[in-house]
Amino acid sequence: VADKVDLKISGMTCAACAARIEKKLNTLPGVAKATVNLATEKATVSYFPASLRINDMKQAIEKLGFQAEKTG
Ligand code: 9UX
Repeated sequence: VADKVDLKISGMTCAACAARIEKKLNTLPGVAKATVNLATEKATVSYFPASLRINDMKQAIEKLGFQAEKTG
């Protein structure tokens, strides 16, 4: 069963930043679909909790040089 989480992302300064994060999230095993909105600084991720933890998403984002916090 897929779950859904919103992450607040800090440090994005241009549209390519959002695209980079979105691309990375969508490569993670267990992610069904990820979208990143630059204007709202929000990532919305549908994922399978059996395969992936929210912390794994945060770490992937932080590896790219951004900060991520769960918001809902
Ligand atoms: Mo834009 Mo972001 O030139 O990682 S891609 S600042």
